[in-house]
Formats: sequence, C-alpha cells, structure tokens
Amino acid sequence: MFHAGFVGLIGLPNAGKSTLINALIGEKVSIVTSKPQTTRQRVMGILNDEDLQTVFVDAPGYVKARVGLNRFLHDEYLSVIEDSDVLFLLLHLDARSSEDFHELVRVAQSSKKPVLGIITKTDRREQHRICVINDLLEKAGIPAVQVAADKNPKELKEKIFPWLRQHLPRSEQPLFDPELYTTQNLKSMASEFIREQCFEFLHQEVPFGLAVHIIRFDEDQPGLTKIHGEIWVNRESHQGIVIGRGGQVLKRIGSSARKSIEEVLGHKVFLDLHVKVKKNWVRDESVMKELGYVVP
Ligand SMILES: Nc1nc2c(ncn2[C@@H]2O[C@H](COP(=O)(O)OP(=O)(O)OP(=O)(O)O)[C@@H](O)[C@H]2O)c(=O)[nH]1
Ligand SMILES: [Mg+2]
Repeated sequence: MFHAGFVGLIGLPNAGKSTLINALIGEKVSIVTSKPQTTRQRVMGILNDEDLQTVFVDAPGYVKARVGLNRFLHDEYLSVIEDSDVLFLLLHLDARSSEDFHELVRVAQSSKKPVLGIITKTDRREQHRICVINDLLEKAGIPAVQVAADKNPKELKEKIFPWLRQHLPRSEQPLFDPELYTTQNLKSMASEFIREQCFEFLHQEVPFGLAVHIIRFDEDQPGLTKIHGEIWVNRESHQGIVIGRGGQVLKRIGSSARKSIEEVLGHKVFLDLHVKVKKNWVRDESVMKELGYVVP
C-alpha cells in the first residue's frame, strides 16, 4: 500500500529544520544560516520512495511577537501545522532556554496530529539537555528520535521512516510528480539564495529587515540566465551597510549568491543587484503582500 503526505517541521528559530530537510532530500531546498528567523515562507522538499512520498514542509520558527513581519511568521507557522498530515517537532540542544519548548509541545498536541519529536544537534556540547527534552516529550506522550543533521542521509532516514510509514495517510498515488524534489520555482529559489548570502555577510538587525525582490528572470539565452534583483532594506541607514565601502559588501553578496544559483541551474548566471530603501516595510501590509508574505 502506498502512503503519501505532508510533514510539517516545527520548532524554534535556528532549530535546524531547514538543515534537516536539505539533508533528507540531498539537495539545497531551503536556505540555512547561523542566524535565527532565516526561513520566512514555507518551503517544500519532496522525497520519493517505492511505497512512500513524503512532502517535508519547512516553516518559520515559532516567534512570540505578533506585529508586522513577525505576525506573518507566526501565522505561517500555524498555517503549516494546519496544512500538515503529521508533524516533526524539532527541539535543539543549543536553544538559549527550553522554556519555549513547552509552548511548542502544547501547540503540537492541540493540533491532534501525529507528532514525532526530533532532538536535533546531538553532536553539540549541550548533551546534558537530552534528558530534560526527553522527559518533556515523554510526559507529553510524544515519541522521540535524536539526530545530527551532518550524519549521512541513510542513517537519518532509518530513524524517521519507520514512524512515517506508520503515520502518513494512505494514498492511491503520489501527491506530486516523483521527478520533483521541491515545489519552488527557480525564480523564488534565486531570491532565497540571495537572501541567504545577505544573512551571511550582514549582521545585527540588518538581515532581519531585508527582503529580496526579483525584477527580471530572463532565460531567453540558452546557457545563460540573467537575473535582476532588488534588495529591499527597512531603514535608510541600512542601504549603505548593504552596499559597503566601494560597493564591496554588495559585490560579495552577489558573487556568492551567483555561484549557488549557478549550481542549481547548471549554467552561467548574470546577477545584477540593487539596494532600495522601503522604509519600515516590515510593518507595511502592502509591501509584504508584494513579497508574498501573506498567508492565504
Ligand atoms: N552542530 C550542528 N549544527 C546544526 C545542526 N543542524 C543545524 N545546525 C546549524 O544550526 C543553524 C540553524 O540551522 P537552520 O537549518 O537554518 O535552522 P532553522 O530551524 O531552519 O532556522 P529558522 O529558519 O531560522 O527557523 C545553522 O548554522 C546550521 O548549520 C546539527 O545537527 N548540528
Ligand atoms: Mg529555516
């Protein structure tokens, strides 16, 4: 019997959700950075096996604030829970405190969906926390596995697939074309890869108030994709920071992003980036809509 369904990955920001999806799929589906609140919109990674199609849905981490962009992140997080058949609840060993884990467990339980607890980053020093997290999950009646996302994908799959086979709904056929590994189009992937490099090269509040808008994605010429993108910053003072002295920072962002886009496309990319001030866009519903930061 064939099974297929959606697995929502939930956790705090920085729990390792996107890293785990990429490791399972074996492709870069979702961007990863060392900073929290990297993932904004849900991203799907599809894994096909003979008897199973698993659609992993990466979600923003749980945030407490409910204003502007944070409100979108929270709504998107809840909406992924709602739209999933089963949930992976990721609890990471290096979390600043485990206080918010209780809230995550509460929301997961109230969804009434099957939940698998995944303790992540078990290669980290904070091993003593495993007992506390295990205890919390056990009291909530949530089964748990422990992972380190740098382990080989085969090992990761062996830990979670027996549970998935038991809990994903039966299905006559796959939900998506088994040739696909993500539902994202190349244009949104490019935009995310640029944003990833912004997180890499920028610090403090700058990357959090920044968005990438692709103006042109031109594939007319075989073997060359021309991309024109705008980096929207939240404050005037951020424009100069993103550009850097003599344009050096923007150049580095562009060059690294171009390489990762070329890797996915398998051919040359021309990437032209400009920085634009969209004052206080993180609180502006209409700009967020333009960026796709709305839950339907
Ligand atoms: N040591 C270690 N680091 C990890 C592991 N998994 C993820 N990380 C690191 O943790 C950081 C956050 O990983 P992400 O995958 O972006 O986390 P996320 O849960 O998607 O975060 P948001 O999108 O912000 O909610 C990155 O620096 C990863 O390299 C792991 O198993 N071990
Ligand atoms: Mg993420």
